[in-house]
Amino acid sequence: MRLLRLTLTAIAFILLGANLTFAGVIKGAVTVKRLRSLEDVVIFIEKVGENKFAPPEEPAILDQRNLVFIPHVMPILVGTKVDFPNNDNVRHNVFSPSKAKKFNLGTYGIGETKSMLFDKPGKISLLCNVHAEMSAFILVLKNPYFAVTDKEGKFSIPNDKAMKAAKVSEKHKDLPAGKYIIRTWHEKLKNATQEVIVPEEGEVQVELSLTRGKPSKELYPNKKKSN
Ligand SMILES: [Cu+2]
Repeated sequence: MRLLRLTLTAIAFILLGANLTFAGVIKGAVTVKRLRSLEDVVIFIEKVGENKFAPPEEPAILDQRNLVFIPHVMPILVGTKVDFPNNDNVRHNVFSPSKAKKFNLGTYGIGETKSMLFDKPGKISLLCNVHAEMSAFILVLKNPYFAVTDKEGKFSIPNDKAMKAAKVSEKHKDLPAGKYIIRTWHEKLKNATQEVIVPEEGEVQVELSLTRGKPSKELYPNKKKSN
């Protein structure tokens, strides 16, 4: 009995030790002049480690309901498959004219689901050629450390809600301490960039002042290499 207890204590110590990575949280808010809602700004980290993260096995879901794509903006990890179920009582035709992934799922009916694999980082505009008012965006990102702002413009990274929607594994919940570049994307705002130092424990506060304008085409602008 005593031996068993000792063994269990030893196992508990080993498990605790393995989990003892120092990790912090980025908490922040965006501010924009003359913009009605501050939601749907995607905040993402340019590089975490070597940006090597296994894509989820389960597909993420971008729903079609009441002639609306839900969610309107969805960041995912590169390599993720997305299901596009038609939960309406009319037919939809989902397509993307975007360079990062051009596709057309064709017109399909009630209760049907079509899927697409997103294997390259970039911004995907989703449209329906039956309903011109339908639009959504998928941001295919290089790591799972992303968030979508709420109505007050607030966000935190790592982000449970965004990770769950993207079906990203729970094991990516810790953001290791270090210096990072965070980037923003919104359909009506200019992209912004900011350096952030994540502490070994606790939060770092970030304020991002964004301006209206056309977002740049590249989510990850190319840095000129000297070699
Ligand atoms: Cu439609």
